[in-house]
Amino acid sequence: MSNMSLVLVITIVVFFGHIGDSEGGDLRKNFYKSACPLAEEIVKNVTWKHAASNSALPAKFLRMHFHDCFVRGCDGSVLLDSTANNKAEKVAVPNQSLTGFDVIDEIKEKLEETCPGVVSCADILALAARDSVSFQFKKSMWEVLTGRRDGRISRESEALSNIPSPFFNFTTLKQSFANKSLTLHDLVVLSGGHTIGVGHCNFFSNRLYNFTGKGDQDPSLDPTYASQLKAQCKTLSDNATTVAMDPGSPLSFDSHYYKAVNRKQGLFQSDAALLTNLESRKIVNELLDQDGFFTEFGQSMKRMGAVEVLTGSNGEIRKKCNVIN
Ligand code: HEM
Ligand SMILES: *[C@@H]1O[C@H](CO)[C@@H](O)[C@H](O)[C@H]1NC(C)=O
Ligand SMILES: *[C@@H]1O[C@H](CO)[C@@H](O)[C@H](O)[C@H]1NC(C)=O
Ligand SMILES: *[C@@H]1O[C@H](CO)[C@@H](O)[C@H](O)[C@H]1NC(C)=O
Ligand SMILES: *[C@@H]1O[C@H](CO)[C@@H](O)[C@H](O)[C@H]1NC(C)=O
Ligand SMILES: *[C@@H]1O[C@H](CO)[C@@H](O)[C@H](O)[C@H]1NC(C)=O
Ligand SMILES: CC(=O)N[C@H]1CO[C@H](CO)[C@@H](O)[C@@H]1O
Repeated sequence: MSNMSLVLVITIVVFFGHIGDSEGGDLRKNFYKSACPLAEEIVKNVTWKHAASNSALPAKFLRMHFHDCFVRGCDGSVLLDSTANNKAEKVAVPNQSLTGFDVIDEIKEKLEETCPGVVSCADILALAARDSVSFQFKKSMWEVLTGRRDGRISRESEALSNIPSPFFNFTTLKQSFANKSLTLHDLVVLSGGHTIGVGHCNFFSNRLYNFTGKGDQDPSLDPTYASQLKAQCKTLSDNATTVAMDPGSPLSFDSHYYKAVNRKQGLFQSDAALLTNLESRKIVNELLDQDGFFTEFGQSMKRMGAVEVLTGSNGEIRKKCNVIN
């Protein structure tokens, strides 16, 4: 090959390689830097304003982002309302107790005033999840890449088949994450999201009252903790009461969840399942270290935040987050 054609080949590779970067659209740091320089600051300010008066908000947004990403990728589909002939993800049973949609709408309104049609709802949710959790620390807890675009489809049935159930065992949990190209390590790290927030009794009361259908308790649940839970969840059919998922520090984003899991005080079968596999148990123990947990959580959130994202010219930038354009 002559020097001339070598240069040509290199030029072509570099040129198309570059097009690939900017067009094929992987997520990027500060995607809105030129099109909407204040975008990330606006998301943060509105989120912090609400987090200051609503201590439940971080848990709501963290879970909402997770549910968004596990159904059709992080495309804002969880934010869409049902229509006359379609039941949206929102109405699926796992979505009961998702709230904070009004805060997303307020952020979106501000952004539409500042730079109309530029910032996606999927990115707003990814940023708001990070910023709401970060409010406790008054600094950003992990990096969020941006450039997601919004999907146009949201189906109840897909939420039911893609969001892992609290009754899953280790095998099905691992499979659920693998289906999203997430690893066992991601599963254990992201389960740490249960360090904040609450769960409804009906998602775990079988462990208290009728584990194998003989009126028995789940032997993998600490009996003292089980008694405390029974005092709150008085019957098997109670689907209204909620309890803290990380007993002792339900509002604090910390590594205490892993301590609880290790003491057989994981609330759901899916939490307890993390002790049933040797490799997983090892990771639980590593994550007891708070700084280690924060670092790993940021990295796994980045991977979850990139699941099946729409970028480039795919999807759309919604004008309102609850309805497609
Ligand atoms: C590993 C599989 C997972 C299962 C089976 C699961 C299941 C659940 C269930 C059943 C609830 C209680 C909902 C309610 O009763 O209102 C819940 C709450 C929550 N989950 Fe998960 N989850 C999983 C993974 C995750 C991940 C990856 C995150 C985020 C990184 C997350 C964050 C949360 C948060 C913050 C709450 C509290 C919500 C609130 O306070 O309203 N979960 N989860
Ligand atoms: C965000 O809040 C900070 C601190 O209150 C303020 O200085 C800044 O101007 C706000 N930015 C925007 C874009 O509203
Ligand atoms: C896990 O759950 C699946 C689905 O319910 C079941 O087929 C499998 O046998 C369970 N695995 C273990 C190890 O219990
Ligand atoms: C994983 O994906 C396969 C193929 O789509 C599906 O059949 C299976 O139910 C999924 N498993 C879980 C646990 O989500
Ligand atoms: C416990 O489970 C068994 C078997 O599924 C069922 O027959 C029984 O009615 C349940 N008990 C209660 C209190 O729901
Ligand atoms: C909770 O239980 C009540 C009474 O059994 C039932 O009417 C209601 O639909 C249930 N709610 C949910 C969200 O499952
Ligand atoms: C926010 C939202 O739409 N929540 C719905 C989740 O699902 C339950 C049960 O189907 C509905 O009652 C909620 O309105």
